[in-house]
Amino acid sequence: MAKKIKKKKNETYFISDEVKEALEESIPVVALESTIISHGMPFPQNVEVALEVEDIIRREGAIPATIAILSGVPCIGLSKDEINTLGKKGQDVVKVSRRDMGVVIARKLDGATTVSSTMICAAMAGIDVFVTGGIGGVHTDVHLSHDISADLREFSRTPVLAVSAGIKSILDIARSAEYLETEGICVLGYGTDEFPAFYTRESGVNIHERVDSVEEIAEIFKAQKIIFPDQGMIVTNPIPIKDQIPQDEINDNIKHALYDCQENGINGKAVTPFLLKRMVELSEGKSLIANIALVKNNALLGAQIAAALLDS
Ligand code: PSU
Ligand code: MN
Repeated sequence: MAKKIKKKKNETYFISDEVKEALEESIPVVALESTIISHGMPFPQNVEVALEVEDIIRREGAIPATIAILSGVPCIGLSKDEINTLGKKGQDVVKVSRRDMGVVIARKLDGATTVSSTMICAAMAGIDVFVTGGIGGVHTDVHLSHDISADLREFSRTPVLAVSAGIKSILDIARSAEYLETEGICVLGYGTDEFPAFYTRESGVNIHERVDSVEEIAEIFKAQKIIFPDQGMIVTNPIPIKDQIPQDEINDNIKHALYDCQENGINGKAVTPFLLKRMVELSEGKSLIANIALVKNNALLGAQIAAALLDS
């Protein structure tokens, strides 16, 4: 996976010609993460979904920029082969959040970027909009583990707007919402008054602010950028009604997965991939189908927001 290296402002990264041209010509660009490929879904569905998500973005007239670290080089815009390799290697690739970036770059390793590191790379390249499935959050056993995803703090440090289906319901959504409020992070609900719960549309937790159009989202992000040029924003987009998993069913699976996680002594960055994998097993594939549907739904909205940001 050797890559051309380009230098800009003392930072070393690679940006594909297609993404570079789109940015220069004011064509909307949407950043995509790679941990969801390597650690979030099984092969080969992970690769199929990653490529389909890119297609959805293209059909909306935007350019996708899937991000990963390859041989120690942050890469913005991957080829199909590179996406395929990341998907095949799966959990053998390093899961890279903000904390891990220096190590993986210095050691010239391959790394899949999480929400935090993808946002850092997107901002470095000048990409405003990023699409993922669900962002990390405060874990349910936070009182014991102090496990709070680095994703949350990233939004108070990095000026990227992320589209997600909310905070994964394997997490503590109410506490995650409180944490985001403390960090001063704007969380918008697209067509909803509630924090979406990833596999389901409702969580019972109030969203910070409801919006009903992409134009509103673009205006709010622009207004915020003027006062806080370094701050990100979260747009939550509920899973489509037809793709939801019934609440009781998914809650049983979540309880079971959390129990297994504790029993197996899983901690640190292994927790989220373990829970997602266990959820697929316990739900007999239903959680994966829902996860795929919501990511595609987010890709559509992300491409529309990227266009609205350029129009307004
Ligand atoms: N959303 C998904 N699947 C995933 C993730 C998010 O639908 O695999 C990944 C993202 O990369 C996110 C990470 O940043 O999980 C959170 O990991 P942690 O809880 O260790 O911070
Ligand atoms: Mn964690």
